[in-house]
Amino acid sequence: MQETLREIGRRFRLPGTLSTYEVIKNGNINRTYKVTCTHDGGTKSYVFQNVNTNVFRHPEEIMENIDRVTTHIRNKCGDRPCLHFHHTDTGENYAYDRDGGFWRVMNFIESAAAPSCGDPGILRGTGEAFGEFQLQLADFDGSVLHETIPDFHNTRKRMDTLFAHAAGYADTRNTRIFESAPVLSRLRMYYKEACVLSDRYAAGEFPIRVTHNDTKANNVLFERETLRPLAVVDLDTVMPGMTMYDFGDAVRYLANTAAEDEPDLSKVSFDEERFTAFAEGFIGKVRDSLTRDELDNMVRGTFSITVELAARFLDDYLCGDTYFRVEYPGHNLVRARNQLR
Ligand code: GN1
Ligand code: MG
Repeated sequence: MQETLREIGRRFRLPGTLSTYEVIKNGNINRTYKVTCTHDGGTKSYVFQNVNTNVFRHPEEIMENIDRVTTHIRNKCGDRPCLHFHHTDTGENYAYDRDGGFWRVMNFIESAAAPSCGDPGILRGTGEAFGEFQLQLADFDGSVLHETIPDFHNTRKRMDTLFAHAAGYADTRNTRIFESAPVLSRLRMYYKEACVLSDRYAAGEFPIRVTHNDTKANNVLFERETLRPLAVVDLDTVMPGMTMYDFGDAVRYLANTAAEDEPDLSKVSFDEERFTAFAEGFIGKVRDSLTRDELDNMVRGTFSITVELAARFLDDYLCGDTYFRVEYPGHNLVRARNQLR
C-alpha cells in the first residue's frame, strides 16, 4: 500500500516524502487513508481516497460534480475551512494508479474531529450543518450534475430489484434466501407505504432540490475546540433529490441507540431526544425554504429511507455481498434486520 500511496502522492505533486499513513475507518464503499508527509522539517497530512469503481462506474463524473459543488460552496464558507481537492500535473482532481485504481487527494482539516453522535449539542450541530449545506446549494443549478448512481433513492426501484433477485433465487439452493424470508416478508408489508414519497417525487410533486443523499452523522466534521460544525464531507452522491430523504437518512442513523449494524436487536431503538435535537437543528435552518408539503413529509421520509436501506442491505446479502463492505458473512443481513427494528 505504501508504494501506491507514494506513487499517488507524486502524481498530485505533494511536497516532501510520505512518512506515515493510517486507514480512516469510515464508510462502506471507498477506502480512505490519512497520509502524512514530511517536508522542510515539518509535517502535513492529507486524505487519500481510493474510490470504489464497482459502485461508482464513472468516477471522473463524480469529480466533476464535486468540483462544481465545492467551488459553489467555497464562496459561502467565509473563513471556515472547506474541502479542497488537489490536482495532478495534468490538471485533473483524480489519478489512476498502476493497477487502474482511482484516487483523489484532499486537505486534512487538522482542527476537525468527528465526535460520536450521542450528545444533543453535537446532534443539533449535525442538523444545522446538513441544513446549512442544503441552503448553500439552494441557488445551485442541479441540472449540471451527473447522476452518479442512477435512481439512487428511487425506493420503488430499489425494492423491485430486491424482490426480483429474491424471485430469481427462490427455487435454488441459495441458503441465504431461507434466512432472508422473514425480512423479505416484512419488506413486502411496507412496500406500498415506503414508495409513496419517491413515486410522488418521480411524478414531479415535490420541488427538485440539490441534496447530499448520504447524511450519516459522521459526514459532518466539527471544530475540535468549540465543537461547532465545520464542514460536510462525502460529496459523492450530491445530486438532485428530496430533502425529506436527507432528513430521514440522518435520523435513521443517529436516532438509533445502537450502530446501524448492531446484531443485538435488543439494543436497537428510536431515541426521541436524539431525534428532537437533530430535527431542531435541521428544520431550524431550512424551515423557511421548504414547502408545507415537504415539512409534513419529513417523518415519512425517515420511514421510507430506512425501509429502502433495509432493502439495499438485504439485496446485497442475497447477491453475495458485492456492494457494501462486509466484515463477516452475515453482516448485510444484520444491517437489514437492524433497519427494520
Ligand atoms: C454507504 O460508504 P458510506 O458509508 O459513505 C452508501 C449509503 C448508505 C450507507 C449505509 C454510495 O455510504 O447510501 O446509506 O453506506 N453509499 C453509497 O451505511 O451507496
Ligand atoms: Mg457515503
